[in-house]
Amino acid sequence: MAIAYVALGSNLGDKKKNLQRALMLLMQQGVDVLQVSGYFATEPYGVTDQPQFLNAVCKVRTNLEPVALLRHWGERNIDLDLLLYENVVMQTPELTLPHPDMQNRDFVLLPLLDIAPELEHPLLHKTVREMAAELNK
Ligand code: PH2
Ligand code: MG
Repeated sequence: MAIAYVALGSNLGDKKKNLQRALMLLMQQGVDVLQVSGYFATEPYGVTDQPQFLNAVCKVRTNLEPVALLRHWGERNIDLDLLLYENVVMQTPELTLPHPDMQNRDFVLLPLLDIAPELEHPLLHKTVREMAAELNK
């Protein structure tokens, strides 16, 4: 079994319900959801001309390989991003691990700070706490 961290985000409709539904679907598909962060209302990152997001992250345990885990949630009206999968470092057209932009995203790091402040980025060798502190520099 492997431990992974997944980011969830929604900015359409009933955002809270969408996040809860995504967590339910993960559980129903045999992914153990071990921990869920608080839900954070965040300003849109990247394309800023869109509604506020509701974001969260969860810690999961799974026997699916990274790409299989990713494919598992293919068609969905919510965005799920695989952030970290054990200390796997990989780069393929389909999946890059760790998530290549996670260290720059407040909407990922603030929820992660909730549940895994001492978790270390396998390439940057910085903890979530350190990455979050560097966000606004
Ligand atoms: N997701 C994006 C682009 N921008 N901004 C916030 N605040 N939260 C998101 O989840 C998000 C975003 C693309 O998936
Ligand atoms: Mg995303």
